[in-house]
Amino acid sequence: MDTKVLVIGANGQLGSVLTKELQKKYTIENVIASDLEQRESYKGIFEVIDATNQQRIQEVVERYKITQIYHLAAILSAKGEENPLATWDINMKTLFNVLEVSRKNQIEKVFFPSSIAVFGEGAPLINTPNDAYLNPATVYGMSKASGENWAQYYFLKYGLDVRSIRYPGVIGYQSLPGGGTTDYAVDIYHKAVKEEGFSCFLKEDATLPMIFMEDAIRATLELMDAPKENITVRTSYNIAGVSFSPEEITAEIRKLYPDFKVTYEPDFRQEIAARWPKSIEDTAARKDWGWQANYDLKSITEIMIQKLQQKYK
Ligand code: AKB
Repeated sequence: MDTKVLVIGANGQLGSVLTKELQKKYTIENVIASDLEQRESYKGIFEVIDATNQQRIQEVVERYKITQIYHLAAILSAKGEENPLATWDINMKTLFNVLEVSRKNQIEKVFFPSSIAVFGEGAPLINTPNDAYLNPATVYGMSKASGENWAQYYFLKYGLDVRSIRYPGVIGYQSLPGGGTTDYAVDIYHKAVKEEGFSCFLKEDATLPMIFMEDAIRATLELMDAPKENITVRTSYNIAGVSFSPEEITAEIRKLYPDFKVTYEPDFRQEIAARWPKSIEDTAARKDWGWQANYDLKSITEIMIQKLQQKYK
């Protein structure tokens, strides 16, 4: 049977780039993108889906004979704090809908993104291990930690092949993040290239784990391609990319824009960042499916600046 992929949340920072890669891998006819509304520029098959509506997901799965679902829709850490109960409802309801439709329709593989936001004060901040204690302090982190357990539950109880990665902050030139605590690390490049000053909502030494978009996408596809018997972690895999602070990224950008001005005005997002790991230990992902990051802060900065210069020229 042909692989037919449904991407839920295809307009988002990761979803928009992942959808294109999936089209390359499985051809344009075999990838169905979905989100709350259709992007005008989108090329390919698109279905409007509000993932809080299980019946609507069911219709699309039946119509296209879907075999894999990537469920990327969620409200992120910073935005989620504006309305905690609604964030919980949306993040959990959409996940339950995807898991239930997948179970009922014998979907072959499901991808559920988790996040470094699952960690809190109970976990070591440096080289946080995969099996560290999870006591997240944001509603987004709570929904991801619970979601990981639900993913594992569906695997153990129903044999549903759900796979998951705990993404660090994703940095890419292709799309903009929205509502996260790590968003500054994308915005800062846009400001530098537009030769504007940047006001950072984190402190200068707030080190966080990050990953370049190319690495994040490759990790996702490698995990989904790995033989089922190799997947020993059914909650979610830690993956490390690169770790840096606002002052370190600023120093790297200043090698190309020496006059780039950055001021620090930490807000509530600093409290979120302070409870997240500074670096991630990812032995399980390396061992089980060969994970290895390719990009460091220097190469990320060079590519981000080059690509954004083309964009704003
Ligand atoms: C966020 O900052 O909320 C996200 C994440 C790390 O999951 N980028």
